[in-house]
Amino acid sequence: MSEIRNIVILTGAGISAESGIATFRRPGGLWEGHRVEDVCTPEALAADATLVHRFYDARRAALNHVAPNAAHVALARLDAAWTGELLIITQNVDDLHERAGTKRLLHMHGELRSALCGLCGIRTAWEGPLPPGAPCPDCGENALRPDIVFFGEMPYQMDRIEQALEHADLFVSIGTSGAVYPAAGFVRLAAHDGAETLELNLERSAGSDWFNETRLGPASVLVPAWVEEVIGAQAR
Ligand code: BV8
Repeated sequence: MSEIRNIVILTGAGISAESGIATFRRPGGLWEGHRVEDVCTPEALAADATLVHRFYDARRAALNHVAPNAAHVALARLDAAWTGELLIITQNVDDLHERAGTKRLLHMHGELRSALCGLCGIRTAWEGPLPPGAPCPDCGENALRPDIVFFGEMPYQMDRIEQALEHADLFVSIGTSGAVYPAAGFVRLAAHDGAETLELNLERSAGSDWFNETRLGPASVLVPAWVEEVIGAQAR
């Protein structure tokens, strides 16, 4: 652990589960009665914008009733204490990492508390319902949509992600099923470039075989313990 300088962490819905935000692929993992794959597409937005906007309005509203858990807090502590490079890439669109205090963070699938203009591409912080056709505060066009990366759309900041993975000495995946690409492939990119790889998850994931080590259990227990280990090794 002592030769670890550059860490990349990928988080998924499992890190927010103990904060009360449901994951996607647990049995009956529906959101407002929908599978994420069915409403999180450009086609669904074109076919029924009201349904898609309502789906994300409900999830944005739910943020007012949840708080970061011990896993988010531990990662924020690591972010403050780690003197090497660190990048936390989250697939989550909630703001629990930020609210725990994490700074070195990237939302690769977008954010609930942001609206994107489908025409000029400007992002706007957004609270409350986002009605279809809301006007963009920048270009004025009625083209605001949820700032979410739909299936078939390119995740955000992939160049920055690939650079971080290339330089990583340690890649840690927390609370993700390994069902969605390209995130599910990051472990292989990191390992290919020589990183050690660690998975912290409630159960084995689709990608577990690719990790040097998998620890099974709730994130609120595994993540603080692992952060303690890493900060302790840095101090030695
Ligand atoms: C793209 C939006 C290309 C926000 C989401 C290669 C092979 C196969 C398919 C593809 C491929 N490449 C691309 C695809 C298609 C597709 C894909 O991967 N499909 C899958 C379903 C087969 N990928 C894409 O379309 C991506 N785009 O590749 O573009 C491209 C190229 C050129 C030009 C243009 C485009 C875009 C993917 C992004 C889609 N948007 N969400 C939102 O609505 O939330 S994905 C959605 O799934 C969420 O973002 C979520 O984060 C993500 C992954 O889910 P998880 O976070 O892992 O959650 P899940 O419920 O699945 O698992 C939770 C885990 O936690 C479980 O393992 C559980 O055991 C664990 N857990 C539970 N409780 C706890 C816990 N762990 C610890 N503690 C606990 N307490």
